[in-house]
Amino acid sequence: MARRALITGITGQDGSYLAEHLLEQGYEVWGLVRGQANPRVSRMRRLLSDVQVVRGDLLDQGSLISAVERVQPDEVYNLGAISFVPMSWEQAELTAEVTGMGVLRMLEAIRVCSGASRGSAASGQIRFYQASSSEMFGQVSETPQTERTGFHPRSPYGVAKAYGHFLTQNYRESYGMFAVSGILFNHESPRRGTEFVTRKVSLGVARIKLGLATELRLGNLEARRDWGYAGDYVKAMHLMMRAPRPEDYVIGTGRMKSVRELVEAAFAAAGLDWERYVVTDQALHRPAEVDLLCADPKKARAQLGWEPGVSFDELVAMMVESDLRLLSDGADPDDASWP
Ligand code: NAP
Ligand code: F7E
Repeated sequence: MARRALITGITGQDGSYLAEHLLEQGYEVWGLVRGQANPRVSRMRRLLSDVQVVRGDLLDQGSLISAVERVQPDEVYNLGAISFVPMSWEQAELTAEVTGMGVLRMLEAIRVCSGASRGSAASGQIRFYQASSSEMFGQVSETPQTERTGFHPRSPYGVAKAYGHFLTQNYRESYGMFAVSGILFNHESPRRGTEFVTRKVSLGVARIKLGLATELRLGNLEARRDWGYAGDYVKAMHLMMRAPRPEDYVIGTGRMKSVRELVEAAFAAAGLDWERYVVTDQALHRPAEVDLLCADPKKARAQLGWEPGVSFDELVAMMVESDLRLLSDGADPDDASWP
């Protein structure tokens, strides 16, 4: 019988790639979707016609219990979150509720539906993946960051993710659940939300190249990140869920680039000189910045055999080409079908 997966956050970047990957692996895939007539659900269904949907919201405990009862999943991937860091200062309480407490509600739904009690093996029947984040490292205490590096989150988003991360470990220890956290570093793609810096830059370059804009406004160009390709990272999520033991893993490339280097590469990919177009804007700086993040993915390589396949330059070129195509076709990048 096909294994059955339930994915929260299926309308997001990672949800789409994970669903594709699991369908390729022969899974029956269900997506938890929220809201009435959510246009992102229609977009997701255009791309992923084989996915079945169940209604639910990470803010609503009863809806999660009903979703787990209905789907009877073998694996639950909790990708749903408020994921844009600046929004987490504007709506800190909502971020805590969705990105933090949402993890508790999903774990409780699994616990209740599998009839687990403390120390009972029954809760091991449904496997749980939590989308943890390198933002938990925040102001880093060492570089590169490993599974053992301490946390010093710098935003309400990072704090909420740290809560979800510790809770996942706690349910593993308290109830014997197969519950894992992937500590994923920044991963991007042509399906990335348009507010994140890589996509903002690739879209900005495409607009300038096609004569639709004359400048690109950005915040801190000196921040450094370890950027990889989302299509590679969802494979790591699945490998963690199929591992013999539930453990947490750092997933990244081990290479850091600055926002300035990202901008240079993206403009160069379109044959443009970035210095003629990029304007920095103090209003886009954050109340507390994460200056640098760089993964040490040795454990994932050794235990899961996971390696990133797409390089930084290939990723940037892929995103710029995709946005040039999208805008040339006259599509609205926030509304368009995923490439
Ligand atoms: P994304 O594109 O922003 O997608 C977020 C998803 O969360 C959307 O499907 C959204 O659904 C859903 N969601 C928001 N509020 C919800 C609620 N109340 N109940 C249920 N679902 C809700 O994020 P992503 O880049 O794919 O990232 C996936 C996960 O990995 C997130 O948890 C993120 O924090 C984490 N993460 C991402 C990265 C990265 O670099 N991409 C790195 C580390 C960790 P709607 O369509 O209904 O809004
Ligand atoms: O910012 C700087 C900004 O918003 C990256 C999420 O997926 O990855 C993501 O979080 C850097 C920051 O991603 C602009 O200050 C400069 O230093 O693309 P971002 P993020 O905050 O790193 C982690 C791992 C997650 O878990 C999150 O969910 O770029 N930057 N100028 C800018 N950033 C944005 N967005 N816009 C600018 O204009």
